[in-house]
Order: sequence, then structure tokens, then C-alpha cells
Amino acid sequence: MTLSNEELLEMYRLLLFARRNDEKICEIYASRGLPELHHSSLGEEAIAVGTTFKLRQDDYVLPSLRARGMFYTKGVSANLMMAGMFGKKTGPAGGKATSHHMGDLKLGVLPGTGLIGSSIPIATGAALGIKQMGKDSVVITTFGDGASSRGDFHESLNLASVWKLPIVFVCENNAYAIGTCQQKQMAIQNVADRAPGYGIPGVIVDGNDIIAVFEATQRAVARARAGEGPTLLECKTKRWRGHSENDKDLYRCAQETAAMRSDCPVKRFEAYLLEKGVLSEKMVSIMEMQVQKIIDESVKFAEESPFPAPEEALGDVFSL
Ligand SMILES: Cc1ncc(C[n+]2csc(CCOP(=O)(O)OP(=O)(O)O)c2C)c(N)n1
Ligand SMILES: [Mg+2]
Repeated sequence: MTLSNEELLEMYRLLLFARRNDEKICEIYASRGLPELHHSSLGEEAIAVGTTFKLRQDDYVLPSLRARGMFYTKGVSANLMMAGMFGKKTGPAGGKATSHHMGDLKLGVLPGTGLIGSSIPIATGAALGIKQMGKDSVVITTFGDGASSRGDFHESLNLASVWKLPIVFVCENNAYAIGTCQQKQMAIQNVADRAPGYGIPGVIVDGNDIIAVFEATQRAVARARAGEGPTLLECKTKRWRGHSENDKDLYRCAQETAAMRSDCPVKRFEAYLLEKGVLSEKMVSIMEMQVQKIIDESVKFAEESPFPAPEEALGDVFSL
């Protein structure tokens, strides 16, 4: 699918927003803390934005703990998200849960869980529901390399393949699960190499190249929508910071983390658009200012919003 210049600029704006917003959250976390531990997406933003860009409103995403860019790309507002990060009543989960458990069903964002890997069967169940209702929506879910070694992954990919479910499984392979490097938790080089074991395509892309991520996702989405079943898309990337903002990242040497930053998904896309003449240096500074304004306003909105009242704790709780 060819993107128009307007669409390329919108993609850049979302990528820039994901970057600056994450930087802001890291800054807030360091200076005054947040109700939730922050897991930064710095360096990995192209996957969240590239996979979600141009999905239909009736398509669903179920983002991993690092894929906040999927929320914004699906249309969740900066105010709502920041209020969610602050645990405020005005956030997507009404202040009862922060970003690991936030969703927005109207916009097609399914809430995940804090248990690594457990969102993969939830997303697969959503895809089963879509198929049973005879709709042509698709589901995209993201998860890490560590999550791909759990049983949830196996059961989900197996059944999704047998039932030809409309789902795209996206592995954000940043080569680490907290402090465990990939070689210590799987004996293969590529997560996508597991796909033939399920009889589905396994595709590897450079996760820092947003256009490559977008195009590979679009092919997988077309296959899913046509009733041909799931794809496992492995996006290779790097995690710039520690696992969380409480992790000092002592298991990686400074050269390793410095080298990662030389391959920045935002700078790469910016250089591509400048070269194509779609973007100019002036437009970059204007967009930086616009993005910053939205982020500053969202922090103000979150700060000024109330926490939920204690008596609301049992609302929206269901039992059978
Ligand atoms: C079932 C379960 N086990 C352990 C944890 C603790 N934990 C949180 S994130 C994480 C590692 C996840 O690694 P990966 O799937 O590669 O995602 P990444 O953090 O690299 O994006 C672990 C072990 C958890 N949340 N859930
Ligand atoms: Mg990982």
C-alpha cells in the first residue's frame, strides 16, 4: 500500500509523539514517581505505530507493556492516556488500573494484563469472536521475545492456525527479557522460525524501519482479512533503557547501549522523509512544538484530574 505525503507526515507525527511522550513519562517518573512502574518504549516506537497505522476503527489491537504508541495511533487521546498513567479517574480505566490494563473498546484497543504472555490468548479469543460473528475485522497483538517462550504463545498460535483466525502476532524482539538475553532463553536466532511449526508464515522485519514494519503488517492484515489465517511477524529492535525505570541496566555494558542509539527509528524516518522532500527542517521544528504542547497539556489535565473515590472500587466488577 502506497502512503500519500499527508499519511507519511501523520505517521511521522505519531512516531515523534510516541518518542517525546515516553521521554516525558521517564522524566516524571524520575522526578516525582507515578502510581505505576514505567516500562519505556524508547527505541521501539516504530513497531507500535507502524503496525497500527491505517487499521480500521473496527480492527482491534492488544498492545504489550511497551506499545503505548498503539493507543495513540488507534486514536486514544493524549489526555486520556496521561490521566491513565497518573491513575486518575479521567483515564481509560477510570483510575482503577494504569497502562498495563487500559483499553478503549470504542476505538478497538483491548486491555491487556500484567502477566507476560497472557494477552496472546486473549487476543486470539477476540479473533475467534470476530470469526464467529462473521465479521472481517482483524486483531493485532504485540508481545516480547520473552513472552514468545511461554505456553500461552504456543497454544494461541496453534489454535489460531487450525481455525484460520484473523490475527497478526507481532513479536517485539528487543533481545532481552528483563536481564535475560535471548540466547539464554531460546536456542534459535529468530522467533519467526517458530512459525512453520504452526503452519503459518513467519516474517522478519527490521523493527526500527517504520515503513518496513507497516508494509509487512499490511500484508499480514490482508491475509487475515481474506480468511487465510494468522501470521507471526518478528520485528527486531533494541530496548534503549533498562527493563523498567527502576532497573539500572547493570547487565549491559555502556558500549552496547550507546551503539543502539545510533539506529534511532525516529531519526531514520525523519531522514527518509527529508530526503524524499516530504518533510523540511522547518516542519520538524513546528511538529516538535505542536507535539510538546499536546504533551504539556496532557500532563496538566492529568494533574488536575481527581483520583477515583474509594467507594467506586467495587463498580464495574462482575461475577458469574
Ligand atoms: C507470567 C509472568 N512472569 C514474569 C513476569 C515478570 N516480567 C515482567 S516483564 C518480563 C519480561 C518480558 O520480556 P519480553 O517478553 O521480552 O518483553 P520486553 O519487556 O522485553 O518488552 C517479566 C519476566 C510477569 N509479568 N508475568
Ligand atoms: Mg524482550
